[in-house]
Amino acid sequence: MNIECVIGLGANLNNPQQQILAACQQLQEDSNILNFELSSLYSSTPMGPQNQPDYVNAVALFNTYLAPHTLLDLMQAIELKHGRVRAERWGPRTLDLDLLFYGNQSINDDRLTVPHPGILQREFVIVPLAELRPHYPLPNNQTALHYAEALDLRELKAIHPGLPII
Ligand code: ROI
Repeated sequence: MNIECVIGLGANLNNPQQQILAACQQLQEDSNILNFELSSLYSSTPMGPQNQPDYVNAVALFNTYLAPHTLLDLMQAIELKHGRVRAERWGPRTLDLDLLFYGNQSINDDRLTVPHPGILQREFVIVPLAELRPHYPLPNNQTALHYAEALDLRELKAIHPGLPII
């Protein structure tokens, strides 16, 4: 079964914009990833500890036949290629890839919680998702656009256009 997935991308070290675009390139090169779309890239102030650089965030949408944990393996392999070290919790990172939605499935185990439990608290996820899929249903049953319109977006700035479907 071909499943529509949503992932969040974030980076705030070592040319974060480049980290995110390179990760998208690597995802698209994988033959298991189909119909890849990327939102605009946004600059966002850090959630959590403030003594770190601003983040670049984006959301990507694609279809895949990969099972969720196999997709997670692929995402973690790409993170590692970008020098990601899982050091400080909520600390700076060269690349963070989060599986936000895997179709409409709920997954809860020691490796994965899907839908990602922090979606509604992260305007840097909601706004790029609303850009790609205004009517995407969030875990609170509101659409991404409706929920985005109620958020304080002062700290979020689009800095780079997204990529169309190839
Ligand atoms: N803050 C922002 N703005 N963007 C992120 O991607 C991000 N990722 C994190 C924490 C440290 C929670 N803060 C973030 O992991």
